[in-house]
Amino acid sequence: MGIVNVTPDSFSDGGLYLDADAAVAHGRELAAAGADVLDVGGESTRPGADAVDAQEERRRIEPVVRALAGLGHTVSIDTSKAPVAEAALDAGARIVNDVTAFRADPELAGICADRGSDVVLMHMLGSPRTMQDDPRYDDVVDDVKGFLSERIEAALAAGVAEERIWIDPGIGFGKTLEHNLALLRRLGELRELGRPIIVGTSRKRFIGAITGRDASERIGGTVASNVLALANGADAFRVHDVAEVREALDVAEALLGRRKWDGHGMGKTSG
Ligand code: HH2
Repeated sequence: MGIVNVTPDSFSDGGLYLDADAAVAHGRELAAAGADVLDVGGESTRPGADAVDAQEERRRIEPVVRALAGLGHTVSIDTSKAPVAEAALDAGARIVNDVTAFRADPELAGICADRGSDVVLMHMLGSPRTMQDDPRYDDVVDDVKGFLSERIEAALAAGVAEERIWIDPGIGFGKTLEHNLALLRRLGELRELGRPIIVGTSRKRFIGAITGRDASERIGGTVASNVLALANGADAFRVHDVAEVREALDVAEALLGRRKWDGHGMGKTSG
């Protein structure tokens, strides 16, 4: 899953693709580099980020989703807002990636159910504004697992089909370095929830905490964390540097003796 941030303030590429044409060109490059899905977002969720209103978020993402979907790419919309998701689904998106797992907007789950879209349910402690203020867990893996189990039930109750649900531990969303490492190390425990797992480690702060590198210089750490996530049971990988990670994952899959990932039908049969 390649990241297309149509934002002025994303933590590693804010402002680079705020213009729709630049965002579309970037999405096409990511697809050519091996992304099966393009995840388009119009609001940064970095720690401390300001919220964006639905109208502005929609204005940013709609032309980009329409153009990329029109070119035949599988598009995911990274939003927590029902009106934004609806506009994106109308423009051809097939997956709704909600970092709040349907907690921010109670209408979003019903829309995904009605449209038959795939959904990504992610764990976050608190909100982007506050999430890195001393996050605490009893046992981070057990707590995240319990949360995701409860959100799967909420999605099912809203009418989302079980086979449409993906889960994500939310690396960096209300987590210390140790919390992130524990989740990646024990990722396999989330498989007990019976749904495919997406991870987003790309260029994140925990990598900088280990390597001392700035966000633009975290490719080595991004590759390492995604390869280990694959070995520990991840099914999909949300990244900025698609070419490098795809190459590493292809080699890692061959070494692990696994079938090459084919998208597992993500976003393939709906709409
Ligand atoms: N991480 C970010 C945003 N959306 N969605 C899922 N499912 N999983 C993630 O780990 C995840 C996500 C943050 O990364 P990015 O989009 O690069 O930055 P920003 O939120 O600053 O735009």
